[in-house]
Amino acid sequence: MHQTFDAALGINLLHANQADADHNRAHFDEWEIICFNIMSSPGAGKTVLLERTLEALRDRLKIAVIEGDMTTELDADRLRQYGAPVIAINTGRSCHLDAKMVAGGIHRLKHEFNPAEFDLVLVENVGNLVCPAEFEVGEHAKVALLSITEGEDKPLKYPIMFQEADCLIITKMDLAPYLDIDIQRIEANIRQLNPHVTIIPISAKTGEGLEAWFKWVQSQIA
Ligand SMILES: Nc1nc2c(ncn2[C@@H]2O[C@H](COP(=O)(O)OP(=O)(O)O)[C@@H](O)[C@H]2O)c(=O)[nH]1
Ligand SMILES: [Mg+2]
Repeated sequence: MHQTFDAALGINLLHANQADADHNRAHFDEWEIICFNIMSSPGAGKTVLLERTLEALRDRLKIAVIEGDMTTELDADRLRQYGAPVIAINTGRSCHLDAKMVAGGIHRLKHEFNPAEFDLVLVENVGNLVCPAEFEVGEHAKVALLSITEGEDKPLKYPIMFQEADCLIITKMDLAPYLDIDIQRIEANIRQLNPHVTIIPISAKTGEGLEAWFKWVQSQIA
């Protein structure tokens, strides 16, 4: 009995969220903005990737960031140094951003800036390999990061995020010589779930792979 109730509640929640996400996407489409939902476990390198992206693309693209964190504006403050508008959303006890929270961010974007000027909105989701994958926020593409320090098996153990991703970034490649890790196995485990996903191995530290990521970003906007 409990299980049925919980399942129904979950489905209703996701339905309501989907409607809000579609509404957010309609705003982005009206302003000709592409939105990425950037997800990973805590510490995989989302904020560093955004820093490198703002640094490299700010002359070519007008970018805004919606920064989700349970508490603090630590990441938002890091990103503000690159001159882009950063809208911080604290989720409190929630382990993911949902479409309503992002709608609040879009509302602020609309009132504090001219949204039609932007090309790209990067949403950094709360660090979590499970919940963010279930709740769309109105994005056009999902970008998932997996650090090589997390182990080859993580795509198989947390499949939803890896199934849904449009772009899969394997991070911290510079650490490979110090780890007992099989990168080809990570890629094979990802491909087993999502055969056609774009996989980009990077190191934000050495710059390896970043050009390929910037090209992918620009291909989505074109
Ligand atoms: N060695 C190395 N460390 C990295 C790399 N990318 C991120 N880090 C480190 O990993 C930690 C977490 O990065 P952060 O971007 O805050 O991760 P987030 O929690 O996913 O936003 C920081 O100490 C980063 O300096 C990388 O490519 N190589
Ligand atoms: Mg972060």
